[in-house]
Amino acid sequence: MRKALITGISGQDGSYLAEYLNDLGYEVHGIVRRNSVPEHQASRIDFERLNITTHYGDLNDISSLNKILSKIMPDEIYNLGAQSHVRISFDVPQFTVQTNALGVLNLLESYKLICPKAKFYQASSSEMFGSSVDEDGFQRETTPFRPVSPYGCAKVFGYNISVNYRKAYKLHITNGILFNHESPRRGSNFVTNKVVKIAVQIKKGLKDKLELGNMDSYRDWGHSKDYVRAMHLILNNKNPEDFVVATGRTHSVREMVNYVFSKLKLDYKDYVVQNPKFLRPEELPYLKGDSSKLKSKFNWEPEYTFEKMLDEMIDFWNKTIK
Ligand code: NAP
Ligand code: G4F
Repeated sequence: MRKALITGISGQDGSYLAEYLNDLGYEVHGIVRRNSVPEHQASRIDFERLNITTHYGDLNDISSLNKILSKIMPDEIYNLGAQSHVRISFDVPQFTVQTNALGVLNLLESYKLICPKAKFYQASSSEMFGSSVDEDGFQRETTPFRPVSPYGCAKVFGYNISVNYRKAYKLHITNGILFNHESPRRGSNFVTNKVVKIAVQIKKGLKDKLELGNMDSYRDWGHSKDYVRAMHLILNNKNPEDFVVATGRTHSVREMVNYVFSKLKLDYKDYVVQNPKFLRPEELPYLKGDSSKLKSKFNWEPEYTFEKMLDEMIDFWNKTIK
């Protein structure tokens, strides 16, 4: 039985990946942080149903990583743990860099020392591209990185140090450069889930407005379930390489808001107001990813469209909000 270790197992992607690997027959382990409300760690994963073992640790505490890796000796390591909110990275830049940059280095050091035969996946991000777009309007593996947030800068370090350790120490380290991906498990302070949740509350008469920041940025939105399948393929590629994971379609925040409100038979213009609190000191205006490399290598295709993903989220909040 192959053993997988997931950092960030309590998050959106970590929870779907844990379920996916569990169903494939893996022995799944995850690192969780101490939380004053322990139930929060299990809010996305049904630990009763699944055979998953959790260990207390933190990417900023290398002693915890050394202990956990020595105990498990995993075959596959997925580093998904991060302070993943871009706007909040402007509020807590040092914590973001500690976790998303130096945390990667901590885990790589521990891995190199303790279980260098394992395969390693680093959760890299399209936020690394920042203001950079190829002439044909896409971002791909060869597009230069020009990050525009502390989060993006830290992820660039995580990417670069992963490539450096792969080459310098001949380790099986891969990067998935993932574009935005969502689901009903998405934190409700990211724009899709925030919009869907509050739109449903408005429809049910529980709220009367939705406050947003910039509605004119574009994102390439996919579904987390499709993207965790890609993570497993990327890590298990014969040669360790890096892959973009994206849908190749882009929509503005305004188009996404319009779709959600229209589905609920509402006009968003009656409810949406701008609150400068949700604007960023520097915005990333446009993302559209080219996943040709991933598709041709693994035949990977997303099962969810933009519309199907939002419909699932609307359905979830319709059932959840009484
Ligand atoms: P998420 O829901 O915010 O989950 C982040 C996870 O990281 C949580 O389990 C969190 O634990 C954990 N974490 C935070 N700080 C940590 C630390 N110091 N040590 C150990 N664990 C820590 O994020 P996600 O959407 O699943 O994303 C997963 C990964 O993919 C992240 O690295 C993110 O940056 C990257 N990524 C995401 C997207 C996307 O669109 N979702 C796109 C590209 C890349 P708590 O529950 O205790 O907070
Ligand atoms: O949903 P968002 O917060 O996602 P963002 O900043 O694109 O970051 C996500 O995707 C990255 C991959 O490109 C990941 F690496 C990262 O971890 C995260 O998962 O914001 C999307 C867009 C932005 O342009 C933002 O300015 O929506 C805009 N927006 C407008 N009003 C808002 C809001 N975003 C949030 N979170 N909240 C608002 O009220």
